[in-house]
Amino acid sequence: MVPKSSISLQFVVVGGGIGGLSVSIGLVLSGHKVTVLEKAQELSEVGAGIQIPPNSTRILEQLGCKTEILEHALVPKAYHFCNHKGDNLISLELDPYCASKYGCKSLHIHRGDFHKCLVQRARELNITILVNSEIVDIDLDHNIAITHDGRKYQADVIIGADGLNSNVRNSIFGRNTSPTNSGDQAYRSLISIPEMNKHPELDFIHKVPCVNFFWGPKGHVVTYPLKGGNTCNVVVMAPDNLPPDSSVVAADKKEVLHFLETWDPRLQLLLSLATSTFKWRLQYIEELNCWSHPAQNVTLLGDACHATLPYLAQGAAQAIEDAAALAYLFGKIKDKSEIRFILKTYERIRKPRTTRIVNSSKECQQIYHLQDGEKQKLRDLKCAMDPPQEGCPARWADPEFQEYLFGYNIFEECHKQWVLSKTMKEKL
Ligand SMILES: Cc1cc2nc3c(=O)[nH]c(=O)nc-3n(C[C@H](O)[C@H](O)[C@H](O)COP(=O)(O)OP(=O)(O)OC[C@H]3O[C@@H](n4cnc5c(N)ncnc54)[C@H](O)[C@@H]3O)c2cc1C
Ligand SMILES: *[C@@H]1O[C@H](CO)[C@@H](O)[C@H](O)[C@H]1NC(C)=O
Ligand SMILES: *[C@@H]1O[C@H](CO)[C@@H](O)[C@H](O)[C@H]1NC(C)=O
Ligand SMILES: *[C@@H]1O[C@H](CO)[C@@H](O)[C@H](O)[C@H]1NC(C)=O
Ligand SMILES: CC(=O)N[C@H]1CO[C@H](CO)[C@@H](O)[C@@H]1O
Repeated sequence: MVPKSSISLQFVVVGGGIGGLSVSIGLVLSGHKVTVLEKAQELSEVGAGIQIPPNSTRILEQLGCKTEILEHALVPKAYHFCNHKGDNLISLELDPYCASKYGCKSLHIHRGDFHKCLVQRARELNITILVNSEIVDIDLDHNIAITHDGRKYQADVIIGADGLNSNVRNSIFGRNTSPTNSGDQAYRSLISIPEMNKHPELDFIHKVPCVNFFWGPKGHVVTYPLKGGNTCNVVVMAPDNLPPDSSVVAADKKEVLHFLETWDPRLQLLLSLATSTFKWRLQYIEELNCWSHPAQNVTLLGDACHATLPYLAQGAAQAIEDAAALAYLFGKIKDKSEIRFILKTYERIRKPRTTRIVNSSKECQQIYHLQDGEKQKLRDLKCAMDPPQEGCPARWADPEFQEYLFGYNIFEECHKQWVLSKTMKEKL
């Protein structure tokens, strides 16, 4: 639960994406004032589908957004992992399993709908959201965020939720800090289910709402249907061939079909139904030394400090956990002098977990993209173990890792660490 603080601070949140809006909602619920500064001309989300793991659903409930999100979301039955020829390697039940084991459902939602739910909740809470406000610099000595057209916003705390190419991160480090190229790109398409219905051989993809993975040489494919039964989200990961100066471009369907030439012919058919496809360069952030410098009241959240490969579908979930942690900790503040102590505690709670997730997502690249051969045979044998064991290549099926991903209680963790930090501080 989000505690309510006895003093009210002014926050500036840079970026109105999923992370920025979540933290703004959380901070207002814990008793603070928030202004969101967003670069775009209007609030919206690009891209297609997003998976929400069970414990994020719980946080969204605490933020007061769960009902709206459930209206737009779909509950997947299972994960199915196949090789590129379409043979099943392992399956993992999600519904009702997640609800009974983790107390919450795993969900799929269109990113646009997800973002709209958060905007609606932010409006309900009277959070000020200013669009057309790109932050180009931070005056770290006076805690002032400066926009492209020279407007200045002073705050007790500034939170950089400005994504992969964060300007707030550059200000904190005093230099340009670029994300790392993973060598992969993602082709994202939304495919019409009425079109798919004309081809009964595609029923296995969407008749029962599931997440399907196809692991193949140098890439993998993920499919899942979205709410309403009209569209199927299809993502194809392949080696990066984007021009160096752009990170998203429209893609030629022929290119995707060529990449999938030797794969299950049903995937060729599926992708041939796409009406538009974009490709995105996949980048991530190597672990940063710190998320805020000890002399500054500025911190980072979400992709700005731990952008990950999407191979564990955890990026947004981690941003939401960061938001919950800040809301909890700032709900405990009694005096402004505690700001830096809280920012350090936040980083101490969150950084090890997000680093492990970025690392593990990177490892998935090696697991999913194997060429046929000895390593691939060993991988497939490990998948065939029943019940799944620690180290299972389908990472969600590894019992220990699943518990790590899904069984994390951010509020309990913050409570524990808060008590611990307090004790340590008193001893100093
Ligand atoms: C192919 C793909 C699939 C994915 N699938 C999943 C999934 O299934 N599940 C999951 O949990 N995650 C997934 N992710 C990851 C997820 O999309 C991100 O982790 C998440 O959107 C990060 O949210 P954020 O708010 O930190 O950053 P962003 O969403 O990038 O938001 C940043 C915001 O800040 C604004 N901004 C940027 N610079 C400035 C500035 N200087 N001043 C003001 N505003 C600024 C931007 O316009 C934007 O609105 C996927 C990612 C990819 C690429
Ligand atoms: C938001 O503002 C409106 C109009 O000023 C007010 O009626 C409402 O109570 C406010 N809501 C919250 C949650 O502060
Ligand atoms: C940052 O917070 C600390 C308290 O932790 C306070 O002493 C300091 O004045 C603040 N700095 C700025 C620039 O607001
Ligand atoms: C993440 O990977 C880096 C580089 O491989 C390694 O040094 C670090 O210990 C790893 N951290 C975690 C938490 O797994
Ligand atoms: C914050 C939250 O929802 N935590 C839950 C995550 O999963 C564990 C294990 O099932 C639950 O005990 C937590 O309540």
